[in-house]
Amino acid sequence: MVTHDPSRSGRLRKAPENFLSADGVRTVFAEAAQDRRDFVRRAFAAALAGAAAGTATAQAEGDANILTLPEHSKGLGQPVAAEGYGKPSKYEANVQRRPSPGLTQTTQASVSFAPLQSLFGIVTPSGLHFERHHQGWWDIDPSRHRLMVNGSDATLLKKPLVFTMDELMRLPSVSRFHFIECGANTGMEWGNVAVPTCQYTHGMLSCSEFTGVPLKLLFDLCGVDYKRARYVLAEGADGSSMTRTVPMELVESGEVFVAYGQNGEMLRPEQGYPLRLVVPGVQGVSWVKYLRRLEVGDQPYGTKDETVHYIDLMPGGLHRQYTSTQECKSVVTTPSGGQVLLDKGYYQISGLAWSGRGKVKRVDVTTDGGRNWHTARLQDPVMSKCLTRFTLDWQWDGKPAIVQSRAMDETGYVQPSTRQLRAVRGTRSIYHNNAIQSWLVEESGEVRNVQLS
Ligand SMILES: Nc1nc2c(c(=O)[nH]1)N[C@H]1C(S)=C(S)[C@@H](COP(=O)(O)O)O[C@H]1N2
Ligand SMILES: [Mo]
Repeated sequence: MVTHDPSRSGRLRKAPENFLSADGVRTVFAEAAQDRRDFVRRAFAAALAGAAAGTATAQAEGDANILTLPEHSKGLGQPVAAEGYGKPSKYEANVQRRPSPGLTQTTQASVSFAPLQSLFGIVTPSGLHFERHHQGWWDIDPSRHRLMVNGSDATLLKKPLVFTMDELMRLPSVSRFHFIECGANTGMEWGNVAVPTCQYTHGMLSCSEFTGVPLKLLFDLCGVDYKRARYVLAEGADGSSMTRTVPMELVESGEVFVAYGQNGEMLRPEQGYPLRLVVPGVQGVSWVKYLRRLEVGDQPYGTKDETVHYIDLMPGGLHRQYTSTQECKSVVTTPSGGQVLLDKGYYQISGLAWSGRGKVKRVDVTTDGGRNWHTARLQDPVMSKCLTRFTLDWQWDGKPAIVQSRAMDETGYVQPSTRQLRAVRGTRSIYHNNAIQSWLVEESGEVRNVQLS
């Protein structure tokens, strides 16, 4: 029933000797959950209020008497902001993206993780979008930024063009919701490192509404010879010389676009302002930020970021290059590692599911480590190559429980267990771990990351 066929993406190559020193995912996470307790205490106090209205106030320690009017019901509130950009409540100060101390040797070539455990629905607020920079981020002047489109040889495209941002923003645009996931997301779990929270296990994942111009349109303007130009090289304007090959089929499908917008405003500098490539369903590294050049060619480019990094070491010493599709995956975000359940009784289990191959079709959830599975509700909207929110009602009996989710996409592919994934991919991988995640709820209510053997 559960399938994972590695031949569905990428190709195989002999591994280089130095594989294990690749891309710094070797240090153990030092940090424990910083916001344990708070979030769940609040979330579940609210749930209790709904379930048992009369007793909820008594249970919330330090609560004001409901009959005494608080200050904010009697006086004048704050004036409108004459100008300025709105910020979250000061009571939400815990909800932050976080780097992992010791994970990388510099803070420029590093990662900060999105706080998935604190988010609702499917959209990641732009200020909480995970960051992955290979050489630090920049705030590039859009009036000076250019996008060049050329061919690896002059016959592959009739007219090389250089676009200003103003020119790009005059063209017909699309706005679409998509997830972006770093290929290294959940990488620590290959080594059974059991990082404490879902922020660290799955937080190299975010979802936004992106706005921009279909790449096909730009290529049409340049007169690309689609018969021969089957590959695209995308290049960023930061010091990392980030370059990735994108197959032309993805461009022809109309899905790939150059984006300047994110959640209704311009991209954030950390996300590649003023222009990034959006390659739905494909791992984050191909979503080149600070996009300055696109070259069409008749063969894959074999750049450093696709021959040495973001490759998969397979059992038997072969390595797989150009794994591009992010396979179907899910994670329960509540309850998840670092959270604490207040008491036995009702909880809404909630989580995220996604697939690089289209829509999520179904998510099953277990609270007994896989003996019984229950089909979760999928919350609207369910969109292609986008996060999908799922929920399930649960009565916790106060006994230890192992909570897992297993997603299936519209192709019929089912998210594998860790054991199934290792059987196909071996044990020495770093990237592209889409295995089922397990959270152990202890009798104390504390939730921990565990791996079932
Ligand atoms: N120019 C440039 N593009 C880049 C990168 C980078 O370092 N430089 N990092 C890549 C990687 S590995 C990922 S996972 C995503 C991260 O995007 P984000 O920082 O917006 O989350 O951007 C990709 N595009
Ligand atoms: Mo990445």
